[in-house]
Amino acid sequence: MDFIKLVRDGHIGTIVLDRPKKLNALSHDLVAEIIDALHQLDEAAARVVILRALAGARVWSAGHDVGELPEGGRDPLGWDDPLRHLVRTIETCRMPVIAMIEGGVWGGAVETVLACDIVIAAPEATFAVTPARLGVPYNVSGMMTFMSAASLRVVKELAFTAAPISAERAERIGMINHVVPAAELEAFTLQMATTIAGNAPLSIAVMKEQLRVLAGAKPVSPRGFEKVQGLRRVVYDSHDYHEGIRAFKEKRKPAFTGS
Ligand code: LCV
Repeated sequence: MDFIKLVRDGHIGTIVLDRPKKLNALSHDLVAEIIDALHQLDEAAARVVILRALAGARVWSAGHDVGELPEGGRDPLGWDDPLRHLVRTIETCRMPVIAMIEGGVWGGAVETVLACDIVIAAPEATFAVTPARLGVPYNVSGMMTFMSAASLRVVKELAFTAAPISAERAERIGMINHVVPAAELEAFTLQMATTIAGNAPLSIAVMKEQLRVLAGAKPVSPRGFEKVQGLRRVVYDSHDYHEGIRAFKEKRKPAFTGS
């Protein structure tokens, strides 16, 4: 594996994001390795997974690999986008996944972290929801992930400002489970993983799936869904979407026009 490390310790599996040159940007290849590691751990009867970056990471993940986003004309976050596959795999895998966070979490990586079952962060960690920074129309299930993690008002603030929030605030509003001093983060996370691994895996697997099904049971009419999809197309066909992607690649501030 080129972009992750996979470590097994009894019933506990640890997946370490290891693409530091690109700040663990979630490229197709990195995502494929995470998904493969989750399948390997499932087959090896692991009972809990820790998803983390290298110790002391300044950026946990910079989010979707912008270099792999289309520059316009097609849905950048469609069903088969790697990020969508990753979120669905985390949500449906039998084992609880604990996200252990050091450093900044950006964009689609925030959704990835919130798709995990438990989130434990160091005080220096931050979380930034960034579609508005790039002019991207986020997708429906991703917005539901955010809405499940925080109040609508907080989701709006995160989405409209695209500004990072602190781990302390994220914990205070219930978006993450624990903030733990960096020096204790690994031991605290391992202790929780060990506790989970000592409980009944079948009971846990069924409760995880029950909670996923029940939490996702929000009535959206076909007309409502089609309207949202149509609005998203207006965005990803827009000048602003193209400009957001170009500006990032050219390392300059985007000049959004609202068109
Ligand atoms: C590819 C990258 C990335 C990156 N992709 O270091 O949620 S949505 O809708 O927005 C969704 C579509 C999504 O997730 O989009 C991506 C959202 N992510 C962001 O907006 C964060 C983009 N990154 C940054 O703002 C900066 O990189 C941070 C603030 C994270 C770190 O800044 P710093 O100055 O420390 P650089 O920007 O110099 O990045 C180091 C290398 O990583 C690449 C970046 O292009 C650079 O590569 P080169 O050294 O080859 O120039 N990189 C960073 N983020 N998301 N590549």
